[in-house]
Amino acid sequence: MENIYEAAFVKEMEKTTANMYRLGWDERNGGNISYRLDEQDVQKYLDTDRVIRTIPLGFDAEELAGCYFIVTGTGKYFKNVTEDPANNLGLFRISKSGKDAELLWGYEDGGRFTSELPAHLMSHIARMKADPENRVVMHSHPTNTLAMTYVHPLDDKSFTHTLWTMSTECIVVFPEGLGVLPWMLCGTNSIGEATAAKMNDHRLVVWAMHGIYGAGKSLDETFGLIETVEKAAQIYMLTAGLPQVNTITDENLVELAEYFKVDYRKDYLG
Ligand code: 2HA
Ligand code: ZN
Repeated sequence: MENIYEAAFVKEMEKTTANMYRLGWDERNGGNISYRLDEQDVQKYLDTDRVIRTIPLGFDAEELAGCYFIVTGTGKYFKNVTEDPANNLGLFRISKSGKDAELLWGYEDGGRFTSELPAHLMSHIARMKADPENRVVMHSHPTNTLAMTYVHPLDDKSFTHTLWTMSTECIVVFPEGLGVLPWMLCGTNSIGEATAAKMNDHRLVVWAMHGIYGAGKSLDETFGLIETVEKAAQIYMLTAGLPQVNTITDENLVELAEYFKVDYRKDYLG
């Protein structure tokens, strides 16, 4: 058995949470990450027959039965993951019934997965249908993205369009745009269902006055998606209220999308 502390998936979780903390996106226990792993990869480090604890999920995740995830813990701080991964992270398998998490490693102080697990697992289900390679769901509180939700209308089309015009690369990085949810109570199955519904055709979902969800193939790709949105939101917040004398036009956006051959949401223009 190899040492799990050396596993690429643990190292990547450490690196990603540390970066997100450093950027000021994940104060205190803000933010959470779930990363779907292959059984063969997990078996290099753990005996998958040795279940430490069974933790009820509180919702039905039967579509993910047998899937393995490494997930940040509830109440845990991104700031502390690198120095103590076994307390701040947990690795579990979804039981056959889809009703429980079978803990194989981590949450060593008796803890459990993030309170936002419904939104994570429901988003995994939605994104895996859109793209079976999807492995990561990431939630964070990036400052400018959050600020923007206080001063900008909250519909998918206008929010996306504004961000596309705030930086040339945006339409290339997230051509399908963003889904935007109004303020909702977090940690609930309802916000999970609403997030997953937007995840059917977006990899990014904004939670107004709270933060953002991203989904992708890898931690790097998903982090990069959120980072690009946050940069564009920063440009928006730096220029909002100033007389805007230049912009990226819809013609420019079409030119970009065609040159980089991305399938963009044409109905988000205009
Ligand atoms: O886990 O970010 O949305 C802390 C949060 C809740
Ligand atoms: Zn949050």
